Amino acid sequence: MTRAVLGLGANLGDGRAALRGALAELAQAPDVVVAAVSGLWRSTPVGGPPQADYWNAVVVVETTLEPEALLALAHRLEAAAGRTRAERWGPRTLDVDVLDVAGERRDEPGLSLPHPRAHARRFVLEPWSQLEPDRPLEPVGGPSRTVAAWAERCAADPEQEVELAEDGTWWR
Ligand code: PH2
Ligand code: MG
Ligand code: MG
Repeated sequence: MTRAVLGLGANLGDGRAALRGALAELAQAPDVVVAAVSGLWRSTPVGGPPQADYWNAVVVVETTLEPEALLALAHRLEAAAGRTRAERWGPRTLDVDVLDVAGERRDEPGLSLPHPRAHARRFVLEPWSQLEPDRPLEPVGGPSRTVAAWAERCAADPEQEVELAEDGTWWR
């Protein structure tokens, strides 16, 4: 089994329900075991057009899937939530990003590992820090720091407000 980390986000429709639905489906998916789920976070949108605040969470899974198959699963979860791909960084019913797969490095269309912006986004780093603060994260062309250290570097960014909305078993 390989450890992988997924980021979930939603800001169209009932985003909290979309994240809960995605976690329920992940828990049912063959070849995937949900190992840990972060709290449920609220965050101001980063990039894209003016849009509603997001719900965000991070999940650690154990899986026998290759990164490509995990990405395909992520896209199936998005489709099940009614996602259509319009504008880049626009509002979405559900976004499932593969953030890290056992420290593997990939640079393929649609699949860059680690996720190229994970180290710079509070809405990823704060929930991830709840689960794996000491995990090393080395972006392309950047230094290796722990997830908690990257989170701390972003914490002062006034354009990236995040707030823990619910902790514990919000997703059950
Ligand atoms: N996702 C994006 C773009 N901007 N902002 C927040 N707060 N949360 C997100 O999940 C998010 C975003 C692209 O996937
Ligand atoms: Mg995303
Ligand atoms: Mg995405």
